[in-house]
Amino acid sequence: MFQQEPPSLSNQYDDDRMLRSYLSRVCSPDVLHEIEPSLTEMGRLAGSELYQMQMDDRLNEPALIQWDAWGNRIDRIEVTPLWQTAERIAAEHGVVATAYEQKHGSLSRVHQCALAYLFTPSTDIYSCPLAMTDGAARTLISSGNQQLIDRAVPHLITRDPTEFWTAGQWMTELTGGSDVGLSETVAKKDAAQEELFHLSGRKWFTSAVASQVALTLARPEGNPAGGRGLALFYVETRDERGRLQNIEINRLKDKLGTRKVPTAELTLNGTPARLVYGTTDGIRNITPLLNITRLWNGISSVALMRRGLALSFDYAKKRIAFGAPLSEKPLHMDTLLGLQAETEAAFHLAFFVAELNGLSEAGEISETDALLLRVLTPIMKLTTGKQAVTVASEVLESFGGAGYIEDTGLPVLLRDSQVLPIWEGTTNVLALDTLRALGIHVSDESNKLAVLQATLTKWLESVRSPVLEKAARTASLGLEHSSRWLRQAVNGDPNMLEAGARRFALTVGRTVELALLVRHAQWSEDNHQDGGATASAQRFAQSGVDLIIDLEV
Ligand code: MFK
Repeated sequence: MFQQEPPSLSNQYDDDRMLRSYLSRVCSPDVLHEIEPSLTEMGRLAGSELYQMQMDDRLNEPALIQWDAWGNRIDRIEVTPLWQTAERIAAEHGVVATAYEQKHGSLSRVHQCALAYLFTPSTDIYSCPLAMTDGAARTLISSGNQQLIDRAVPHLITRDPTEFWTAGQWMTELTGGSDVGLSETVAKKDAAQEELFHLSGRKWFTSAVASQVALTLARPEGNPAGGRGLALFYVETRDERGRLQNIEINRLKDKLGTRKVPTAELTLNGTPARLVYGTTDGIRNITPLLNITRLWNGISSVALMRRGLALSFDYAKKRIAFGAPLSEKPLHMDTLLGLQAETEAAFHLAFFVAELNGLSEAGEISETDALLLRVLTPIMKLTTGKQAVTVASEVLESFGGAGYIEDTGLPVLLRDSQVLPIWEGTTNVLALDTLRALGIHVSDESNKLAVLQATLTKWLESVRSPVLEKAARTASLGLEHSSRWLRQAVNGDPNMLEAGARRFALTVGRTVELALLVRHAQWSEDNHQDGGATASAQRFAQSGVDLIIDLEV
C-alpha cells in the first residue's frame, strides 16, 4: 500500500542559506565564530526535539481554572507542556537575555533576533510572552526608574529559568482597541504610599496573562480624557503567597489562531500598581515596548514564512505526482521560488530594523539611523505581516489537500500568521503611524522621506551586476514614486492622504526590502556565496513592489 513520506526538518540553522549568508555579511569572522554554536544548537532543537514536541502538543490548549475544589476563586492558568518547555529553553538559551548582555555590542540584538527567529516556529508563538518581556525590560530601562529596574529587569533578562519572569502588556480595552486613548481604567492614589496606585477597570485583550508582571495604562483620577491623561504603570500579578492581586481572569479568548497563547479578559479591582514614569503621557511612555514587540512581530513573520518553506521545499523532493517529484516540476518550483523571494525580502527588512535597534541600544546610533528606526519600524511590521499571511496561505496550497488537514501540523501556520497584521497595530494603524513618523502634516512639504531616499541610493551605489542593476532601478523608481505621491497628497485633500496611506507604506516597505535584498545579493556575488539572493532579488523586483495609485490632479 502506498504511503506518503511526510515533510521533515533538518538543523534549522545549518539549513538556512538566507540567515547564514546574512550573518556572514554583518558579523566579523570573530563574532560569527562566537555566536554560531548557540545558533547551531537552537537550529538543532527547532528541527528536532522541539518540532516533535510541537506535533505531540498539537491538540493541547491552555486552561483557565477559576475555582479550587473548596470553592475558592483561584484563576490559575495552565499552559501546555510545549509552552512549559519553551519557557525553560528560552531562558537558558538567552532568547531575551542575549540582547541585554551586550557581548557583541550593537550586534547583540541581531544575535538575539536570530535566536528568536529559529526558536519561534517550533514553539507555537511563545514569542508573544518573550516579545513583551523584552519590551518591558527595554521600557523600564529607558524610563530610568531605578527602583523598578532593580526589582524587575534582572528577572526579565536572566538565563536562569527558576528566576525568569515574563511580562504582559495590558493596553486594549473594550472602548479602545487601536484607539488606546479611550481607555477607561482608573488609577486611584494610595492614601499612604506616594508611588502606589490601585487600578480598577476591564482589560479586554491581555496576551500571555500567566506572566509575573505587566505594563499597563490607566488614568489617574482627575487626569483629562485622551491619550495624554493616561499614565504607564507596572503591575506584579501575584503577591508573595502566589495569589492574584485583585485581578479576576474572566475568560480566555476563543481565537482563530495563536491558541497556545492564554489571551484573557481581566477585571482589575484595585490592583496595586506603580507609576513607571510620570503621571501622564502613558501612550508615549509605552512606545519603547510597542516598538520592540513590533520588531518581534516582523522577526516572527519571517520565521513562520521560512518554516513553511522549509517544509514545502522538503516535501517537493518527496512527493511524486504526474511521474516525477514536485521538485522537478517547473510550475511547482516557480511557485515556491516566488515565495522564497518574498520571504528573503521580508527577512532583510526585519533584520535591518534589528540592526538599527542594536545600534540604538549600544548607544551608537546616528541621527539618520534613529530616524530610519522610527520610520521603518511600522513599515517593516505592516509589510512583513501581510507577506506572512500570503506566504502561509500559498505554503498550505503547495501541499494540496494535505495542507488543509489539521494533523499535518500545517493549517496552524496560516491561523497563527493571520494575527501578525492584526496585533501590535493593524496595517492601517501602522500606515498612519508611518505618516506620523515621517512628520507629515497637511500643507507641510518638508518630510523625512528624503533621508530614506539618500540611504537607499547609498546602498545601491555598489551594485554592478546587470541583473541586480535592473532590480535596483525598480527599487529607486518605487521610492521616487512614493515620494512624488506623498508631496502631492500632503498638499491636497487630507482624506486622500489618509486613504492612500496603506498603499504608500506598503510601497515604501517593498521598495526598501528590494533595495536591501539587492545590496545583499551584490555582496553575495562579490564574496562567492551562492546565487540564491540574486535570483530572489530578480524575482522580487518583478513581483509588484509599487502599489501606489496616483491621485487625480
Ligand atoms: C510575535 C510577537 C509579537 C508580539 C505580540 C505581543 C502581543 C500583544 C497583543 C497586542 O496586540 S497588545 C495591543 C497592541 N496595540 C497597539 O499596538 C495600539 C495600536 N495603536 C497605535 O499604535 C496608535 O497609533 C496609538 C495608540 C499610539 C495612537 O494613540 P494616540 O493617543 O493618538 O497617540 P499620539 O498622540 O499620536 O501619540 C502619543 C505620543 O506617542 C506622541 O508623541 P508626543 O507626545 O511627543 O507628541 C507620538 O509621536 C508618540 N508615538 C506614538 N507611536 C509611537 C510614538 N513614538 C515612538 N514610536 C511609536 N511607535
